[in-house]
Amino acid sequence: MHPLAERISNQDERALAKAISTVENDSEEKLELLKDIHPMTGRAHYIGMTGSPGAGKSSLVNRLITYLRKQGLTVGVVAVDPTSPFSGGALLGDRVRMAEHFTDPGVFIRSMGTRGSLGGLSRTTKETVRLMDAFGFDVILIETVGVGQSELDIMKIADTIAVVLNPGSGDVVQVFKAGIMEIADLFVVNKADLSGVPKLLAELESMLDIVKHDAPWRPPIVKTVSVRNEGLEELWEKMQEHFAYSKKSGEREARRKTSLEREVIEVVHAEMMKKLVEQEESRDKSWIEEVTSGSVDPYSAAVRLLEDYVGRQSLRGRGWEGEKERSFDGEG
Ligand SMILES: Nc1nc2c(ncn2[C@@H]2O[C@H](COP(=O)(O)OP(=O)(O)O)[C@@H](O)[C@H]2O)c(=O)[nH]1
Ligand SMILES: [Mg+2]
Repeated sequence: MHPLAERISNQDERALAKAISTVENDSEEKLELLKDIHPMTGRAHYIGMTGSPGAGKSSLVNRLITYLRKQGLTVGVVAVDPTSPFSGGALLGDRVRMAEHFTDPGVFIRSMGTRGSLGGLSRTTKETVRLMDAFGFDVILIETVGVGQSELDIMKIADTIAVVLNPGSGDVVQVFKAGIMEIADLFVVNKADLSGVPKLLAELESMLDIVKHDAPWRPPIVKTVSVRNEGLEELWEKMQEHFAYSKKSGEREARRKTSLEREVIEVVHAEMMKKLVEQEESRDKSWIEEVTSGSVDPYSAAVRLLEDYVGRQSLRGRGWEGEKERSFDGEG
């Protein structure tokens, strides 16, 4: 077993931190490590928290951590937000409030900055979640800004997806347009101390009537004022209700299946890409001269390189050397 996997199984937080760095740096040993921790995963409740910047996701995460710790639960947090106080981007006051958790061994917070980009932000985040799961946290909170394909993609690893909205923000239309309505399991109307709450609730309900009219789970709406610590109990209650529903209905299993399927494909794509780049680096670069001099057009050159690569991969050791030769010489 990979030494870090062994140490993670013994709840060694430094090993977890190192393992996350391994994943972030896209190190050679990463697949070995992930393979070894895989059997230890599958127990935690993954909760995604998404919403516009400033909606109050970090404040809610912070309050939720405190709330869950009081229930005796351990919490892992992955913040995918460059402006998150977890990554030092927000107001000093927020960071100070958050700081209390850094010394608590039952809480582990990691922010995915641009550091997550070596192996791709989405993949790195998901792998970090798996590592935290293997470590044994009861709940894993994933904070993302609800825009963009990679955020949507990250969210899909979650058992429960909470979408955070604010009154008076016009969020509902955005959420609807971005396709987030479909994947939401729960809506949080945060900043419920501000005006416009009844209007937002009415808009949400009518959108839900359309989008979720025949869905087996109608996402509940919870009002919170995170700065006053209001609504946290109900929020957690609804999250647990959804988790229970999700397990009972088979929804969780279905999502896990889809998610794992996607992760396998992502690994294949990423590893193939790496091989391709390696091969590209050691390749004869005469095609560059051919393309720049105009003796070969860029598209024929690309097809030739592609044939060369695909040929080498799939035909290796199958006695199809002639086929390979032909694509090397290229007719194009
Ligand atoms: N009035 C009010 N302000 C809030 C509430 N929750 C968060 N905020 C403020 O909204 C701002 C953005 O919060 P933050 O948690 O960083 O949002 P994030 O970008 O979604 O993570 C901060 O200044 C918070 O103090 C709330 O319930 N009511
Ligand atoms: Mg934030």
